[in-house]
Order: sequence, then structure tokens, then C-alpha cells
Amino acid sequence: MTSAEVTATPDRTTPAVVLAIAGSEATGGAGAQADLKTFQELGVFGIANLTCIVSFDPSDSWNHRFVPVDQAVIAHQLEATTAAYGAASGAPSVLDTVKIGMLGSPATIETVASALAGGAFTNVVLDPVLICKGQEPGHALDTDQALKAQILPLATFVTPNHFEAESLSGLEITDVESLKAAAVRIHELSGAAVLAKGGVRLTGPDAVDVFYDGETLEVLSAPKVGEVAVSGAGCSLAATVTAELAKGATPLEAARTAKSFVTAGIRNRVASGAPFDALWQGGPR
Ligand code: PXL
Repeated sequence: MTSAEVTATPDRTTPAVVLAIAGSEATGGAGAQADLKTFQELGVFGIANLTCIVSFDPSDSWNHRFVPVDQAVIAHQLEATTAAYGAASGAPSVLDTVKIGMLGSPATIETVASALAGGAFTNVVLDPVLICKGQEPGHALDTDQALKAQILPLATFVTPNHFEAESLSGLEITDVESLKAAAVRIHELSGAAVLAKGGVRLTGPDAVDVFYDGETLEVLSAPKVGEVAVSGAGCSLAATVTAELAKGATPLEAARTAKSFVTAGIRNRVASGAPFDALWQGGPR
């Protein structure tokens, strides 16, 4: 990708503005940090409103230590952001595209759902981060159910990984055909465009994702780069979709760009002492 391509925002002299509602992941591989780096690479003005702080625990198998941001503080961040750039700004809204990453608790889901309920966002990209290691199973189940009930119906584009696609569709995914069936089912449930990720979880030489928006079903495939998942791949994929939609791409174009951005980022990953290497958003340069 050339620098002219990554910085161009069609028909605009100022960059598109996008919001990530996401958690901080302290080592910088995933979460809001990955979102902001992706946004910058793709030439959009990124904003992050934080929902939680995740710090892996190196002395406990790198499990997640999860601390939610206070609900009032989440609401304040969203208030500040929409007052500055959104429909509440008094000026024409320049913020119509939002990405939702880790929310992490039913309370946060409620706060975010209320903020989105006004319909101020044309593009709502949901990375349906379901289970976070280190959380109590019961707590995670509540969170999963709240996400499905309150956030999924607001999404216009959803990017489940293998596990999340099984959970959202209720289908077992063992191959490309069952990944396609899950993508179709999740579209039927949500009305959203779906990019369901097989990643390293499906056997075979290629990392295969399936796009479905109710009309077009497309298999996106790239040779696997190793057999181990890379931190930040899911966040960066959804963040690329977000940036591209904000710049005027169609959902299918955004999905294709996201697949190639993430593939390049994984090829150029940063080695880490944690169990997962980190995707490098500068990979496409
Ligand atoms: O990759 C999912 C993810 C998203 N957001 C945060 C995370 C993680 C995984 O670690 O910590 C904040």
C-alpha cells in the first residue's frame, strides 16, 4: 500500500473521524491501542473512549486482570466525544462511525447501549469480544447475553472470531461450509454485515474468513502465517473496517481491505515475551 492510498479520505480536506469504545490492553497489542494505531495508519482521526483496563498477569499464565472503568466515567467520555464531534456538537456531525470492542460487563453494555440508542451513528462496527480469560464464567455469561440482547441489534457490521461465531449462531464451525452457515445465521439474527473469521482455528493452509451482508457471500482467504493466533488481529481487523467505512467504502470493500491489512500486520508482527506476538499495524507500509 502506498502512502497516498493510506492517507486519502475521498472528497475531504480533513480526515474522517472515528470512535473506538474499547478496553486498554496494557502491552499495546490489542484493544484501544491497536484501534488507534490502525486508525492512524489508515488516515482517519481516531478517538478512544475506554471501558476497562486489562493487564495480563505474567506470574499467572498471562491471565487477564480486568478492571472496569467507572460507569459515570464511561458516560462522561461518550458525552465529551459526541459533544465535540457528534450530533450534539451543534455543528454538522462529523462522527458517524463507531467501533465497539471489549465492554466486559453488563453494566458497561447498558451504558454504551444507552449512548448509542439515539441512532447518531450510521456505521456501528461490533467486534463481539465475548469471553475474557480471568473473568468468572457466570460473569462472562451475563456479559455475553447482554451483548447479544443490547449491542448486537445496534450493529451494522459484526466481526466474530471462530468462538464468537459459534456462540452467536448456535452452530458448530468445523470448516468453511459451516463458517458460511454461521455468517448467514448471524446476519439473519442481527441484520448486520458479517465478517466471520476462521483464522488459525480451521485446518488447512489458508486463513479463511467469510463475508455475508444478505446479498453477497464472499470467502476471503490468505496463506496462514504460522499456526498461532497473533494479539491484536481481531481488533485491527474491525478497526480497519471502521476506518474504511468512515472513508466511504462499501462493507465488502472494507472487509477486503481489512483482510489484507491484517495479513500484512501479522507477517510483520512484533515478538513478545507474552504467549502471543503482536500485530504491527505498520506492516502494510
Ligand atoms: O483481542 C481482544 C481484546 C480486546 N480488547 C482488550 C483485550 C483483548 C484481549 O486481550 O485485552 C482490552
